[in-house]
Amino acid sequence: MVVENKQKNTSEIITKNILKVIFVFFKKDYFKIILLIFISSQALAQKVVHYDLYIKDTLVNFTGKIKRAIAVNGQIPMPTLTFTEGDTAEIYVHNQLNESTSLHWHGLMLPNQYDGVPNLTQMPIKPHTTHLYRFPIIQSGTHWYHSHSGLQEQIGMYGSFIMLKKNSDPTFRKGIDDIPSVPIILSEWTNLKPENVHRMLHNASDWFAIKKGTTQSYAEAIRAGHFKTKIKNEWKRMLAMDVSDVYYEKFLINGKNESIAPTFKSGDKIRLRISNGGASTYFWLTYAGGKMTVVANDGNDVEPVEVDRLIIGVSETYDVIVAIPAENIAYEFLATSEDRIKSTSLYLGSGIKQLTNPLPKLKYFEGMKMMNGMMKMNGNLDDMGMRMSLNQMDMNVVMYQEITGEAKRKDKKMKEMKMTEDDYKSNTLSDLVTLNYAMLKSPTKTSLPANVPIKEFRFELTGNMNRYVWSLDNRVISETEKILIKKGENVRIILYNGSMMRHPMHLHGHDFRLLNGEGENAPLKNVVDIMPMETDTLEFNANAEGDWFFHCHILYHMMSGMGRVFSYENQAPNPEIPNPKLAYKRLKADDRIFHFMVENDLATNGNDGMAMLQNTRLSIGTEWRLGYNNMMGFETETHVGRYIGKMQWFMPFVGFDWRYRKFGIDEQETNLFGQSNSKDNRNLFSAGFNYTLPMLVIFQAEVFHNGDVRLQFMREDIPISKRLRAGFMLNTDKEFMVDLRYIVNRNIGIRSHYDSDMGFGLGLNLNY
Ligand SMILES: [Cu+2]
Repeated sequence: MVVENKQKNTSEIITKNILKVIFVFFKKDYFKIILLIFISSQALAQKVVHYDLYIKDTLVNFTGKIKRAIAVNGQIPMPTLTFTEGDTAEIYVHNQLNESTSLHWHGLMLPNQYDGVPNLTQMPIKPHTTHLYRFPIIQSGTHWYHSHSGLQEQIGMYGSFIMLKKNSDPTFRKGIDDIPSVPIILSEWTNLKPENVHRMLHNASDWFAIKKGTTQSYAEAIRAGHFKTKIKNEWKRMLAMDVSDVYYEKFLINGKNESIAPTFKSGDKIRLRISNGGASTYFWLTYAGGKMTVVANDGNDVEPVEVDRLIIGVSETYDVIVAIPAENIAYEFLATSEDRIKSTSLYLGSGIKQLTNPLPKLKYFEGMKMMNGMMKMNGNLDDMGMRMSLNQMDMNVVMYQEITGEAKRKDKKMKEMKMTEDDYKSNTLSDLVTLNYAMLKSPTKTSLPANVPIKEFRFELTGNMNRYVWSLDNRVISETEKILIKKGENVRIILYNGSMMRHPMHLHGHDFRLLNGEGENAPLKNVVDIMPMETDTLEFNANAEGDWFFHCHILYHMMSGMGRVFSYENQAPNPEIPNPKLAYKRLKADDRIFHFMVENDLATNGNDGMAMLQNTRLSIGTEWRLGYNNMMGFETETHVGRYIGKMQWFMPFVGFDWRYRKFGIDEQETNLFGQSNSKDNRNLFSAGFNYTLPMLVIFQAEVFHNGDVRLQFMREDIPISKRLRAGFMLNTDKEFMVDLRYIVNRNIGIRSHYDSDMGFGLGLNLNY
């Protein structure tokens, strides 16, 4: 890709005004003046580092298909921006898109108005306008920047943001801060439009699982000897389990799936400055040339620690030092997606490629079994008395073949070696050092100011995989107001993850201390990854006025409303937000959007289908049927409902039924309750509710305004095999239906069904 990085460094002399003051003050002693001017020009000389960023639509081809993306200065990722602590950043953003945009400087401590969150810290940068971000660089370390508008981050708007230490910095570390470094930004690519990815996630489409080979159908369960596991899983109302939501065609290091940095030679030590710019992917990091030494996390120094591998959460950064042990070998640095479906490599050095071991596939049914054990019938996770925190106990270990052995041979091997499950684990685990947060220690003291008030917050990370609702304390951003904090106080946040997925929670504008047992040397971070059932505590001193976003950094979780805003009491108004009320209203609109889905069956016996609009709590759905054979006529049922409770199993609704149809025989029917039935000519309002029962069966009770009652049981999408789905419906109007559907691709299926009214039909199932 073309690089058009306009970078211009200018020196700014101390202002004449400062000089004048100094001059007047020290008039009497000219020698002192000269000395002082010299010293202050050294101390105050600010370098203004200027960048121009041109944001523009582009076409890319990562997979053989040409797709739309967004490039900045003609490149993906966005250019690496480099500064030295003490500089002033002056970044002109030229929005050449036909949509608004914004840039957030991730992990930076800066004046709130430059934080880059549209409708919170600034208004969106309108199409074909230029916006200036100008702020002092008051920290050092590996950070990154990305769009905070909509889903733009997914299609190219991410880049490295490096702030170097001054040589005179007392924390400057020889062998760490003065060795060659390589900025690395990890990302992913999907051929689908990110809006479509978001929509599909909300509609519980299992297309991504089909693409990944992780459907966990009944056939696959039986083959793996896990039929009972699968039944128990559905009994507890869970869908197939996965460690990540989205299928990606490619993973990328600095915009390439595979690349080489050939200049390094035997004996070299290299500092990799790694940022995870992926929208939803955690990456395992491994290296073919030996151990990796972790020296910084989220831009903050840590005491060096040697590991074999580490996982980098979405939006985290790690600095690791690797070595080139021998001549004429290119060593692979491998980043593997957490679901281990695909990976991306960078080779360091030149010569024969030395590969690192690929990570074996996950044992999903082992994971499912573990989840079954953790899940209570009411949808809450059972903490089983364990106090888990800091990623120390990775529950997913049960799925790692490299640690717990191959799926089928494990039991046999355990028997042969007369080992218990625990022996087996500790034996195999012992030789791999995996980083966790308890191993991070700040080289400097990070204690907060003493004798100031402490404000404590607790949040439960809540979620609902089936409807893809993600929240804090079961509330999304639009259902909450800003949380007020006071300047000067210490803020402590305790987070418990009661959901089934891990979440990288990110705080804007501040580094926080992660309480990890290191006392005064607790590490400073701005992202904390929290695994299911973990509790973690973080704290920071409220020292930077403004409105600061605190949110899950999985893009699709954030856009679903998983976050809060911390706002300083009695703060000065933000000049970038002329109308704060209107702006906040717009921010809230993000998680209120409705997701659309439609399905239609073109069958030999008729045409039936449904369309649905859903958001966090509301569902507007309509179904229709048009018969050709046994039943002539048309019927529609429309329901408007609201999901209640954390798990959203209960949905009361009001509805309207309209039918006109004619049967050849059997005209006077009654329902199971003996009520004369309006099956054939119905024009009725109704009220009722849906409730999701164990085995994901939906029970529906509906009362029509003429007093008729209908009870119904329904289950859709029973995963028979990888691409085969079954379903049934049964109600007290003596109607029933069974169906089988084969999924051909994302939008097309072949469906056969038997319907008590319409008879047997075979046809094409189209869905969007
Ligand atoms: Cu999340």
